Amino acid sequence: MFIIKLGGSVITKKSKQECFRQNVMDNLAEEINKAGKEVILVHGAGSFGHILAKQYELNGGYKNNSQIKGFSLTHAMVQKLDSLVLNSLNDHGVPAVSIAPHSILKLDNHNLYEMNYKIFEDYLDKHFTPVTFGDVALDKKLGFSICSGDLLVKALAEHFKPEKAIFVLDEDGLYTSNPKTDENAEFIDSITPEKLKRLTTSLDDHADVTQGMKGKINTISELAGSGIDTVLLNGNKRERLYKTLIGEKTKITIVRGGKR
Ligand code: IP8
Repeated sequence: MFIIKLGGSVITKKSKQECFRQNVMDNLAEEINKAGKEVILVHGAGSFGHILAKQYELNGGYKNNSQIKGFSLTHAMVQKLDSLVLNSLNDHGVPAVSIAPHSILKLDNHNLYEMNYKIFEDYLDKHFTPVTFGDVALDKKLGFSICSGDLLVKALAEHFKPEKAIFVLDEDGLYTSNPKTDENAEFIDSITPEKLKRLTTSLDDHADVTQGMKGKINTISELAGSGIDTVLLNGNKRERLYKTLIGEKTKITIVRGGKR
């Protein structure tokens, strides 16, 4: 099985509120269907979640009552994005079922405190494709905070031990520096978790409430460190996800699981 994170910067235009990239999502849905593998899908919030979450300062936890409205609005928006993702998957033959994080987990100071994995297992047993997403969530210490899709990938990968965890991005993979601002940036096709930890990066253009690329690199090095091969690939380029799923060579960065 594979755990795939569809990055918010791939399926939405991150700087423009509520801008869904239908064509990109449709292509990815078609490739997932064509590969015919067992997958759990996680998607980011992109411009549907990050703009509001930042505006209402949701990730810092409860401070005032106006945030209650912000929490609710942000949830409604990510749920809206999730419906668009589900429709695309269903239209392309992937029997998707949505599992909203806020109703199956609780955080404690941004870390996972408890989560219902059984619901994923039960849907997988019945050959559904579970879809979950970056969401607002209750937090034991902070009242509430943000549950990023990356945190979900990590938790699910540690539980289900997939063949690979795949991060679908709007970049080919990892570079030695930010390819958008540094013309000497070199592409990394394979890296160990130890070397990854040492790689400092400023790949993100937009300040993300969930730390963007820096947070992602931490998550990936932890994942790979626990033995799970992790792939980063470009979701805007046709067939890269498909080829990775069926084990064909294509342009990706692979972070080899530490225990191999
Ligand atoms: O896009 C963030 O999830 P991510 C979720 O996976 C919200 O980091 C609500 C901003």
